[in-house]
Amino acid sequence: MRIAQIRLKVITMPLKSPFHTHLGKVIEREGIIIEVMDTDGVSGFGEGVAFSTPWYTEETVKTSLHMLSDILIPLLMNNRIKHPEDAAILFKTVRRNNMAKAGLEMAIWDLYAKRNSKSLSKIIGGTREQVASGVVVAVDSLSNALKEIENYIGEGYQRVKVKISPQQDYSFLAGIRSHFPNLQIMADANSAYTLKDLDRLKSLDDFNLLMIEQPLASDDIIQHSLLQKQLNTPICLDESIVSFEDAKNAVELGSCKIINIKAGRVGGIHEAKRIHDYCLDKGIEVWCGGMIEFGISRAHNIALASLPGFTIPGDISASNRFWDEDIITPEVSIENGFVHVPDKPGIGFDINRNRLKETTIAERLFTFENK
Ligand code: OSB
Ligand code: MG
Repeated sequence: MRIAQIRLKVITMPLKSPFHTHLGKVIEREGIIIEVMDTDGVSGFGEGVAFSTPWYTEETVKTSLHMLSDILIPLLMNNRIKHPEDAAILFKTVRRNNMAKAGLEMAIWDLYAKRNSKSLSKIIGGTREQVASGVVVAVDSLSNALKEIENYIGEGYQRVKVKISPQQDYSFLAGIRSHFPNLQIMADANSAYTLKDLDRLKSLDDFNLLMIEQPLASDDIIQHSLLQKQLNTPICLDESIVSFEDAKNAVELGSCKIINIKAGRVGGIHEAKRIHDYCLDKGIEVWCGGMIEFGISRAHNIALASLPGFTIPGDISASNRFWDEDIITPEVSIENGFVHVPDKPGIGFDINRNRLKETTIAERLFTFENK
């Protein structure tokens, strides 16, 4: 692969409504759009999914810009790659900074798939023509949750995830469960609990939840293994799994029965696929998580979720879940509870150039020498 230039665009867009968790609320989303163009003028796109502040992981938009500009893009300038996996392996010489790595690696996957005239899904071994769609409700009251869930069920979503914390759990979930007795519900705690809350967490077994996501500390694997032994509800790990090794340790220790795979969190598609393949082999179910992302990352998620091990509906929602207008065309939409996996080359969506332009607040261009 001969890269001619890489363009980074920082974009910003208000959410249609605030996204509440016990860690704070997201009102406006900043992100980095990464375009990698080769010497034939073919472009691949990726998205840096770090937030403006380090509330979910340690990365931010600014740390990602630094890593991309001063470390990762120079690595690509100095090392010829033949395949996206070469980029993933090259980036392993840099510690962590997974969202920065993933955004760039995924742009290279899109470019590689386009050059081979194959969909990204097919290139990585996807087997599904459509992926089951779930949606997240992140609000701070039961009445708002009930209204939103009602609407999302009307739009066809197959399962709903709600955000919980000790301030909003038992009676909140009881209210939801009594209104929707048959709904597939899961609860995401984003590390709101400690083992001192054991009785509280056990009480949530009352609600027949599909799973409880990341109840304990964001970097813990040991305490979750103690907790899982005490709960009937399966634990799903999100924040704690930032590499293949983490996934293996968590499975071996019995820290979870399910893993939420996000390419951004684990450093890209290569690492996400390794975790997927391992879980498929071990009979651990996985699903594709979301990052309140724009259409490019959404499109990558669709391709990832088309792999055979993604058996649980992911946080794969339509573009209109968060945005008035997305940066891709067509926008991602839900039909009968599923999102269609495109068969066009690469991520299979075009860039909405006007929307991208009007949301861009900063831009950097890197030109490769190709001597
Ligand atoms: O914990 O899964 C999470 C959003 C941003 C950061 C972390 C998480 C989330 C979500 C929403 O739960 C996922 C989505 O639909 O984009
Ligand atoms: Mg989560």
